[in-house]
Amino acid sequence: MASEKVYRASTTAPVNIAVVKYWGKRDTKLNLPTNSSLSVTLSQADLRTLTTASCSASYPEGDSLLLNGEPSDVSGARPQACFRELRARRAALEAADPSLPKLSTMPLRIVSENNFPTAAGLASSAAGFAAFVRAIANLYELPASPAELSLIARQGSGSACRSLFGGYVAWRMGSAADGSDSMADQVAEASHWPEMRALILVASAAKKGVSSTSGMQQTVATSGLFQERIKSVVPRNMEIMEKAIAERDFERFAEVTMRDSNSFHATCADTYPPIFYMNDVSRAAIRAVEAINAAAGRTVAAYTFDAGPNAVIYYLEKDTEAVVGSLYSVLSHVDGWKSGAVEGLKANVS
Ligand code: 2P0
Repeated sequence: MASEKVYRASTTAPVNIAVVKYWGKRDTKLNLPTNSSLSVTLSQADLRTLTTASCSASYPEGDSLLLNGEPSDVSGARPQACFRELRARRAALEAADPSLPKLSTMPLRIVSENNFPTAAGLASSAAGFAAFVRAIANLYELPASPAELSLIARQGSGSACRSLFGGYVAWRMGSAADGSDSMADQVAEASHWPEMRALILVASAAKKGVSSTSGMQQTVATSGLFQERIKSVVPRNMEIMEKAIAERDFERFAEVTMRDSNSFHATCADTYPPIFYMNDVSRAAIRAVEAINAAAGRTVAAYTFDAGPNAVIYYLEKDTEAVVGSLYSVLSHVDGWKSGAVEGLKANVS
């Protein structure tokens, strides 16, 4: 029976790790940031979300999401915003061409899985919402560009807008009140700088204490240092970072990456009450990177930390031995590492 037909589409989306961090919203409803940010997209062979979206008139009423095998709530404002935006675009296609099946009126079923352990505490919302949006866009056969999809994914989770592109990606904060110019663009393809590598050091599998969404709200409301960060620190870091990437200047790339991570965590410490995302293992990783760079006599490694204790270390392929080998031997003396709580995960950029 035609009404029982199931329409289906699948996609994958990668994880991205920011080198100039997003932290702060100027509009919580539309998920508009207080500053632009820039990230590196990691290889999907290493880290990715695989999502299948399907719809059918025969499905029970209501949209649903199965995340890593567990039913997940989609009644929140963010998934609802994504459903609404995507349905509206599909409905416009159906209105223009009445021969199209009325997918926009059918319940959606989304099934999503990560190929990396969720317990690893890695930010998965970026890959998650990017895959979520693109899977439905594919199902609806929307003629949407990655930039347009990034506008929608941004409403699911800010950092997700950067996972619609590969390589080196900027999220331009924009200035429009309706968010129509707050979207991602590709600064450079992965092939522009194919030697770039990332090593993820999982310092704790524990779930973070303060979510990004509430942490950034507290920072915006209480930190004086944050005002300085968004006014002058980030605009300068964006400019130097884009130039460093264009010129494949690793030393500059590394310095801005480390400085921006430090600046972000300083605003967290300046939040009242303060927010601490890094732990002793994180700080040991910073010291280890400093020692490796000092021993090499040049900057061969850069650390960065998100809203949790895990370190991501960027380095160039030719320095793998100096960076990865030394990091493991330094960190083997750290308690968290010895107890097996620290794990390394290598990734290419793609
Ligand atoms: C980033 N983070 O640029 C920064 C660095 C964490 C620290 O984007 O509220 O999960 O969903 O828009 O995207 C984490 O924030 O926050 C994040 P929402 P999101 O990657």
